Amino acid sequence: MRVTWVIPCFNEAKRLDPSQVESLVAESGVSVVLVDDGSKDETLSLLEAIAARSHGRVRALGLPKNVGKAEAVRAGLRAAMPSADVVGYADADFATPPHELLRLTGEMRRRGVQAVLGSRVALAGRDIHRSPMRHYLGRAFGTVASWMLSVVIYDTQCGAKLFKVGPHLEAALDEPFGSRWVFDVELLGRLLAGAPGLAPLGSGDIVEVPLEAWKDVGGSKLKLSAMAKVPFELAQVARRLETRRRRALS
Ligand SMILES: Nc1nc2c(ncn2[C@@H]2O[C@H](COP(=O)(O)OP(=O)(O)O)[C@@H](O)[C@H]2O)c(=O)[nH]1
Ligand SMILES: [Mg+2]
Repeated sequence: MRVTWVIPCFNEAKRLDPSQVESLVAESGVSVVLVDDGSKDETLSLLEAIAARSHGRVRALGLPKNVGKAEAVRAGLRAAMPSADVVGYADADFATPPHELLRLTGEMRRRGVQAVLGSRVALAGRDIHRSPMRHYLGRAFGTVASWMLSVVIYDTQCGAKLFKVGPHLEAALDEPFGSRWVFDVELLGRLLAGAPGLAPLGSGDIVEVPLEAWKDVGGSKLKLSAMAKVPFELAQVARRLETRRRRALS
């Protein structure tokens, strides 16, 4: 099974650690697409240097201007899909470390479901470190998002997700995301809504896997001011998903 991880990168020249990308592609069958999202720093040349020494396992994709994480991820997934059986995305700060991304890859291979989502559940013996504020904001958000999607998903916002390549994913990526900050919910909602001629996915098609390790890495590019837009964006996503559900049934 060919698995491609997409890593969106916006001004990541200082934060992206090439050795982490290399440890991902060290696993057989795993490749990486690094997407430069119109960065203003040296990110693109760093991504090209990593790709050049990767023996074809890493591709660098440069977007001419900054389009935001959602659209950078969508561009990367679409570029990866023709030569992969499974595609996914993760953040450039490797808050989910490469060994955990590879464990998710293994779960996808083993379970053969439509989607595997990393989930940050702090349990004894696990190495999950989040600031209390981010944890509680995340819990409130996850509860609303899960209710909106009508499926149980504990952590919609963990930046580590894998999807089976096929008609469902193609349909879900067919048009730009309307939301910049809550596109994970929009993507899951699109998969669950289905499309004309395609059955909607059921909750059993999506599996959440609790991570063993996750940490808040400094230098987050999500500003607190952006969080104020989240409830508004969620309401818009709910409306657009309703339109998709109706279209899927028509
Ligand atoms: N904030 C932001 N992140 C972007 C953009 N385009 C791509 N990204 C990437 O999206 C990911 C966001 O992760 P991060 O900044 O750590 O935010 P966090 O989710 O708050 O930890 C990183 O890999 C960024 O490089 C963009 O326009 N803005
Ligand atoms: Mg981060």
